Amino acid sequence: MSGETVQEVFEAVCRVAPHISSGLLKRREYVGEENPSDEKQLEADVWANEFLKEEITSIKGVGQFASEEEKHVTECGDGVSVAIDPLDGSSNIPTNNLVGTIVGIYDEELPCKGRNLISAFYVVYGPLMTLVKAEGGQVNEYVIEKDRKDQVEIHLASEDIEISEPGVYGIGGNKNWTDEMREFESGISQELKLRYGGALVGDVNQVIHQGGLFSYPDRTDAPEGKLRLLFECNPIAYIVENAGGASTDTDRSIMDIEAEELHQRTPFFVGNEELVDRAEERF
Ligand code: AFP
Repeated sequence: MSGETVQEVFEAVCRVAPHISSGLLKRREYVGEENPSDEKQLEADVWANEFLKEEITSIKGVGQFASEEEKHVTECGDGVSVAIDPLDGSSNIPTNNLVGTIVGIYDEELPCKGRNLISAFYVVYGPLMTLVKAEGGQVNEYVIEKDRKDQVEIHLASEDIEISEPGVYGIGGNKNWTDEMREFESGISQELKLRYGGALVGDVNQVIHQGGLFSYPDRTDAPEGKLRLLFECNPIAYIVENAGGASTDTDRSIMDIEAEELHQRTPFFVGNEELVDRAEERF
């Protein structure tokens, strides 16, 4: 039963994604409000959230809906819990750099651990619109397109994706890194090519395809880092682990962190197991 719901959520997001992408053009201004994490909201953040919320909460097997853009969980029936980051990396919108959408589907009431995920996926609004989905131990990539009659088509592009050998890295928050982080990065930079775009979906997508490490660690001014456990870290860690990689907050897999608050943050490392292990040993 929950498998059908996962499929319906996946199809709903694929249906909406091209509209979100084309709607960004007119919604690049800040609205003067902040989200529950005290970040400035763009009109696009608010709009994409409403759009996705309407689609997802109308699916019969969805019991709870939560969003990075909303303070509280919305109860909408009996069934799985869906947590979304409607526009990840939205501060890239005014400059037309990469953004995405992240979705985690949990079989437990929110907030809960990443181990309760039954599926997770992210959309990359890049030169191609792609969606990378993990479910049942398998990671697949789809291309989302519109045909000439504006009908949305979903094409399976790659099946059973495994993280590649280490090639690239990206680490956020550099202005406020600890001294240990500076040392760690200096070692990594000798081995891997730096690629940092400021949108988790893009930075992790390249790590899955080219191997390596992504991190947004604790900062001297933010001991828990920046990224949100339920909306960003859990779904991404689930996808990377299902692709044969690993994740950590420096003590444990991201998926084993106890979730106490909906908008809780955590230091975050994902990528090839050997690199994630190295971070765990170092910090
Ligand atoms: P925005 O949605 O505010 O652009 O934040 C994006 C994000 O949560 C995540 O997608 C990035 O990995 C990270 O923040 C980038 O943060 P920096 O701007 O500090 O590099």
